[in-house]
Amino acid sequence: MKIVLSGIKPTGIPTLGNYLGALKNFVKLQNEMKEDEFFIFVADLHALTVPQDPKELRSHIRNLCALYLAVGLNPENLTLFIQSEVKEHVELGYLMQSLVYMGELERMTQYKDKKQKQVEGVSSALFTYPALMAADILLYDATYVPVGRDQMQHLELARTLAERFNHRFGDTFIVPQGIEPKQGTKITDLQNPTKKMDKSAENDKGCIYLLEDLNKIKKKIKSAVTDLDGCIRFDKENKPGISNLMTIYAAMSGMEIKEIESKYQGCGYKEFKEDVANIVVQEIEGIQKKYQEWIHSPQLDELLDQGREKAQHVACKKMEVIRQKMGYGR
Ligand code: ATP
Ligand code: LTN
Repeated sequence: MKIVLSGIKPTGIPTLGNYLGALKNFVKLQNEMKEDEFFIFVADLHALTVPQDPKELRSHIRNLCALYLAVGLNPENLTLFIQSEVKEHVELGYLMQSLVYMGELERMTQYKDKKQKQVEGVSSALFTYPALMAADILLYDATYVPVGRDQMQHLELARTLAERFNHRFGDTFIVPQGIEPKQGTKITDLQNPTKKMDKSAENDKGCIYLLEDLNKIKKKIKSAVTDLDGCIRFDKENKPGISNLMTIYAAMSGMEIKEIESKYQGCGYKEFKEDVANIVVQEIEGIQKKYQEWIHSPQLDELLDQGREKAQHVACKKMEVIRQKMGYGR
């Protein structure tokens, strides 16, 4: 039995990018890897790396918990928890900061991007974020970590830190592997198709949120930026808009890009966009229905309580071993 672990930051309403890059893949893996154990959490401490409104943060945390279940994660084989409720993340996060080098953190592209957008000053937590992420993974001896492409660099660093620790203090951590979805590793903004679709983006016109009005979603897809070529062909470089819509269609339907190209040969963009809109809205509609059930269900808190107990138990045991190996404490 192996551990599969992942988390998402509650920095806004999850987008279609989060769904196709992460959530949908969690469900797929859970259906495929029946023998393995799934730890899925809300990375609320990670959200604090940039300023958050406290009230909004609370509600985003709960929304995300309900969404995890609404997309189809099976509560029977799931430890669902909130990161900040397991204090060991912070302790191991600090230890990981003592292992990671400044130069390694300075190379992280997410840090470099976010640093530029930050007007109120860049917090040191934004800089050390990958150390906390490594802790999240290593604490549970996770073997597989499903994430989108943008997180692969952080995952590589988690691998490096696991190896460094094992080398210095003796075998302690499993070196984790990232798992990307087959399609949808990077969904881009519908209005600016060379930029990643981000849930905390300032302009929401090019972003599809899983909990937004279905007609609005259709409209956004139909007004997605494309090109003048008029041909439905995958070419990220020269046709980023159409290629993004094709990726969305492929990730939603399970079809290969090549199959989509032949299916839509000779078709116009209008017809293709309509089909993309329908396939997206159909799936999101089902998610929204289940979301409404979960968000109002007392079972949500019961699952989160059970998840916290289970995660605390595993994390607590692991930390005892780590303290012993590093020699701090009594
Ligand atoms: P923020 O805007 O606050 O940085 P985000 O939308 O980038 O957030 P994260 O919480 O950082 O979302 O990511 C959660 C998961 O979703 C990660 O596994 C990440 O790789 C994946 N993901 C995020 N955006 C996309 C995207 N546009 N395409 C594919 N996967 C994505
Ligand atoms: N950094 C991740 C969220 C995250 C995560 C993790 C993902 C925090 N800790 C551990 C996988 C494993 C992101 O998606 N922004």
